[in-house]
Amino acid sequence: MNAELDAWISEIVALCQPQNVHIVDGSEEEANTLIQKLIASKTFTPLQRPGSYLARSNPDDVARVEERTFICSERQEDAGPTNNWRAPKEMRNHLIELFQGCMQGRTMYVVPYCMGPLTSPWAKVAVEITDSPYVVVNMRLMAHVGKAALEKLGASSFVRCLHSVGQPLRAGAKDVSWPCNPQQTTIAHFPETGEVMSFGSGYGGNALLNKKCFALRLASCMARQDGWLAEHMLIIGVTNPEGEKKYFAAAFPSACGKTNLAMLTSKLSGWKVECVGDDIAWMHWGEDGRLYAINPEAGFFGVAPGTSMASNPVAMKTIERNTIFTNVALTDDGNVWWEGIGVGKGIEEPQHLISWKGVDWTPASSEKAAHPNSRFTVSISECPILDPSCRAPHGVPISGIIFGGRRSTTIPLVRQAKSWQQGVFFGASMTSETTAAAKGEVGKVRHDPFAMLPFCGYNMGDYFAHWLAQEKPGRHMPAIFYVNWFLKDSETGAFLWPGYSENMRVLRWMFDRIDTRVGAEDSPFGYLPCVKDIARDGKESEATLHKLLSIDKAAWHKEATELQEYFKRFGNALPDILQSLASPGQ
Ligand code: TSX
Ligand code: MN
Repeated sequence: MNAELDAWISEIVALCQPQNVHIVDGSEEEANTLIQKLIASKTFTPLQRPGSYLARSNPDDVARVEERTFICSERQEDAGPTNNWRAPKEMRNHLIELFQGCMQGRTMYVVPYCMGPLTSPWAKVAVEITDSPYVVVNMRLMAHVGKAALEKLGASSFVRCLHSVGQPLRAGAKDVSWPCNPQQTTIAHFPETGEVMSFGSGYGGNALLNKKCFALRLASCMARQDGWLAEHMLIIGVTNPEGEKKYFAAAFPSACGKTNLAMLTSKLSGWKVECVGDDIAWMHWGEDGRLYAINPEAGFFGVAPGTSMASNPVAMKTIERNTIFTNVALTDDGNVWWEGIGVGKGIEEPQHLISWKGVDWTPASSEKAAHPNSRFTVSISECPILDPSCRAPHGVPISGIIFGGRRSTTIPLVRQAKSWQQGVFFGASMTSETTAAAKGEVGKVRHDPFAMLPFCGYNMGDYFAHWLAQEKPGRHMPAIFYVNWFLKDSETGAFLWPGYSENMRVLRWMFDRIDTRVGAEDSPFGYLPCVKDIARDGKESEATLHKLLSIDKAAWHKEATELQEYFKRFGNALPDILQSLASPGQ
């Protein structure tokens, strides 16, 4: 096998003292055994959907915990002003104490996994050690796990991901269906040594260390070193009626409908969208000077509430079978339910459910039936509009990069950057309004540069510089756009843009802009569409389109002033050009 892996396994066995060790091979029999075990421990409830299960977490373990997430670089300035930092030695000592004996009475699973197509030169093998069988069955859907990953690894080094739910099972004690340790939850990244250590949570990005911890935080550090990009972006292929195809990568903060855009159903005849990925893109420059993207993930880990035949019929088809649901509600006939599931299908709200907390729920209940951060985990293979080049070893060539945010005022429906530098500025200036889906005040504007605020593994100012440095002679730079589907009428408060499948009209404009088949209005804020190029058979009035495509100079001035203030927090690490681009036309 791999001597480094053997040594690490021995080290972790001595530290965590598990009852058994199981090296995950990735076989079907193994998955079935794990599922039977999860049913026996009441972690899984089988559903009346083929190959699908419901898990309910501990109510104190329902989301990523940013305040307990740390970047442990040797120098604090390498973590930058947007990350929590601890000195690596100090954090390691703290974690070794926590991990001491933490797997007593449990099985320790060793999960070798590959991020990216097994045949890809850009794919990376890592290993997660975990005491959670729930994590193992989710990882099986989200990455290539087991034998194939080990074979690809060979004798090489690998990123070490150590995870424990942090609740040892004492002799004779009865286990709970969702062991965890919320009081002591800690997620630590060691970029210089290529390690993640996560203690106390079994949920999502806290526990599936391949996703946010490795494929974004650590990978962003590796990408900076080696001249590529690890980004929080969906990847789609767009085909026009002539059969020409272009790929786009797009970054949005949470609650902007990223998965919905990744699976868009076109309403424009002859136009088609296909899905490569909905969350993460690893992008490298090809020998032809173009930027190529792979999706390092093998599955979707999507938010369930709001997903419906109206908002995302492709997702609804994707999750018909072989899906793990976490923290959704259970219907009396053994099916799943969540807030918004029936929109567009006329499904009535049920009179009785079992809520995500496992208790009876009726329409009179004051709490939601599904948790707002409830999830589905499903293999990407189940997606009916999977792009044929989804697993292309060298990735797909990116023609356009889309940034976006949820803003009810100020930011127009779509703009194109006039240069790579202005495009990087678009990414750095990303903001979004908070929604009821996250805790805290609703409607507050938050900065989330490149949608990477919680996921950049190093100093965000250095990250901006890394993006600027991508522009080099001989490279064919993708066009960069900024979209806002969420403008509201200042008088009525109604959304001005229909969104969803109608966003295809905006994608068409971007597609045609890339080879300048359509014109634009030049402005200091970027290229803006002419009304006629977005309009469709009187769907919106000319006045509405005007509101969507114009810039209110006074509001923009306020926006720019606030942005200049925000940029100050990056200090010396902020590239000068970004500060000067924050004041256009001055
Ligand atoms: O996902 C969304 N998208 C992108 C779709 C590809 N949502 C949902 C956001 C929460 C996850 C949207 N919501 C979008 C959108 O484009 N737009 C809106 C706002 C909106 C909501 C309801 C309507 C219109 C716009 N309804 C009617 O016009 C009838
Ligand atoms: Mn994400």
